[in-house]
Amino acid sequence: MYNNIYVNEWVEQMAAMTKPDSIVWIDGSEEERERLTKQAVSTGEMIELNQEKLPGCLYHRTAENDVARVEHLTFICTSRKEDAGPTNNWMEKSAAYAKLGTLFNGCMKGRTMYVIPYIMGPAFSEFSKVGIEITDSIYVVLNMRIMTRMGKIAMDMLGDSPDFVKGLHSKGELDPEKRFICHFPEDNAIWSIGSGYGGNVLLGKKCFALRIASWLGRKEGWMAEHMLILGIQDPTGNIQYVTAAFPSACGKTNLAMLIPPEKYRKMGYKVWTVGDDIAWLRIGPDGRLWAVNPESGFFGVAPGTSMKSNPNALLTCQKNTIFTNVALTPEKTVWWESMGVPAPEHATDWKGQPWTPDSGTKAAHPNSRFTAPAKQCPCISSEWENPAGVPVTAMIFGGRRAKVAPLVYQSFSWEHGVFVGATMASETTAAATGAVGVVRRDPMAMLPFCGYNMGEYFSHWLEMGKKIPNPPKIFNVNWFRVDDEGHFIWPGFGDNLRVLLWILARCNGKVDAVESPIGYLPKPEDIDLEGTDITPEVLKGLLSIDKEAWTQEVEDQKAHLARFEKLPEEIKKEYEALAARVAAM
Ligand code: GTP
Ligand code: SPV
Ligand code: MN
Repeated sequence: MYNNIYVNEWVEQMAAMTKPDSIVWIDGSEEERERLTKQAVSTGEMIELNQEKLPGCLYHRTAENDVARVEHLTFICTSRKEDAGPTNNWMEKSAAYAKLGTLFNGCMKGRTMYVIPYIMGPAFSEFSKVGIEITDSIYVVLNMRIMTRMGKIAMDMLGDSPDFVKGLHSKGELDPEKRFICHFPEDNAIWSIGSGYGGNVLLGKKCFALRIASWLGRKEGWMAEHMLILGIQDPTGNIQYVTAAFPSACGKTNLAMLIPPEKYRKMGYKVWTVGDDIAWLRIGPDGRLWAVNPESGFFGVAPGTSMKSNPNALLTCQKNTIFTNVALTPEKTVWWESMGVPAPEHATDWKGQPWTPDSGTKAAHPNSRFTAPAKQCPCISSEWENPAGVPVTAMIFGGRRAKVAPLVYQSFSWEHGVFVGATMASETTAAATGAVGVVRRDPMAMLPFCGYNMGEYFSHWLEMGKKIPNPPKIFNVNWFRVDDEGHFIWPGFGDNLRVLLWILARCNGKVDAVESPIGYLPKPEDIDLEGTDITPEVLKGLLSIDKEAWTQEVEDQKAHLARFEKLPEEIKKEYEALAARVAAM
């Protein structure tokens, strides 16, 4: 037990409700990691991987019905429905406590309760906040150890303050019928029951660092965004930082760890990772927007990660990593689809079944993940734990669009940029349960993660724009346009640097652009193609905007915007202006 009376009192209350056999206070020590690992391995909850090839690595399978975030079971629980807004599932606060209270009642009988103090953000930074997660899962403890700064350090930062996010998690019965992820932003609290999967149970991540934090950010004048943060170093050694919001499984981890094409490496360009999923942003003393990565690890999508697509991610997860729902080989190593190495002749798939390349099924679940310490990343930025953050030059929105959205364009202004973010769309992925490949509007990639009324969230963006003396410029990208055969046209990955350099050139006033109805487009000659297979003709196609497609797009946006309450006037104005420009095309 620590000696913060608010923490102790709350833990006592939660223990009285959940009735664990015992309570373990997590301190974050190495001895503790070894002890919990041994225990989890002895019960089969975790499997120790080949310690010669993958030192410190563990393997875990979730229940088959518990492999992704469950947006239909995720609720914002406030006193008034309008504070959650029309795009969030809402439960009245006391009704939610009552409903979940029944499920939590006695749910830890026969189990151990772990109390995990943790920090989101670098220790003692002004950006950072403390949370306590109570859980009955060792898997959660071991993941939180990687994803957050946890244990004694968090209690040192909290001191005798009552200001911490109260997170309660239980696996419950792992029954989808009794699974709920509830957020109580008015009370700084999160209750999650019935799941053992990442985003539903690592409460520091989406639940706190986005849903609760977005609420706090609005109240306190800062922003919590679903954004990667990266630094681009030019040959003179100057580093500029960029953030980018793409929906889940749309390329944040990959862009954050980008390796420049050979030509640029030789010239001296480097890319540094600050964060791969979440950014907390505050206005700095110099009038710019500054960003911190609240996490200390990566919970990355495994399939598709290879030495070709993302070597830095693969190198990061060679040790001290937890693999979830990938395939297990007979020599106790891991494998997944598009790993860039031949499939094992025999393996155990993510369901625990024998698998061969002829099985006709996926060996790894499409949303299988690695949890790896950020500090192991070969391209981790020297600034990634800077308590002051890094200054942001450009902000990028993007998604998966087979057609319509060009490779890149720049917004005309902050207000227009907010509109571009508010109308963002992307084809759905396996990161959440539900159909895959359906176009969904996902404003700022925050639709599943905004802890309050999305109309007010747009207002908050507009307000911030007014308050930042020197705001970042806002861009939109789309790496995912396909040709008539359904193949991606743009090579993507490392070659995305070519687009980032145009973006920086715009921010630095180094390059002109073409004014189009949707924003500023690059002149084709300003995107360097040397070293790619892309011809100038193909690039022209990637940058083209089709009147018919955009007329349809504008119609869709109208229906999308009609969903919101409290839609700011500025957004309506931007919409009318775009509709008029497209009509005049
Ligand atoms: P979350 O962790 O769910 O938030 O996902 P993320 O946004 O970090 O996505 P990630 O980088 O893990 O990429 C997901 C998938 O997109 C992987 O299968 C990648 O191979 C693929 N991908 C990433 N970047 C590109 C790109 O530039 N082009 C193409 N074609 N695919 C990409
Ligand atoms: C996402 O789905 O955006 C993720 C993984 O980053 S999860 O932690 O499940 O939210
Ligand atoms: Mn994410």
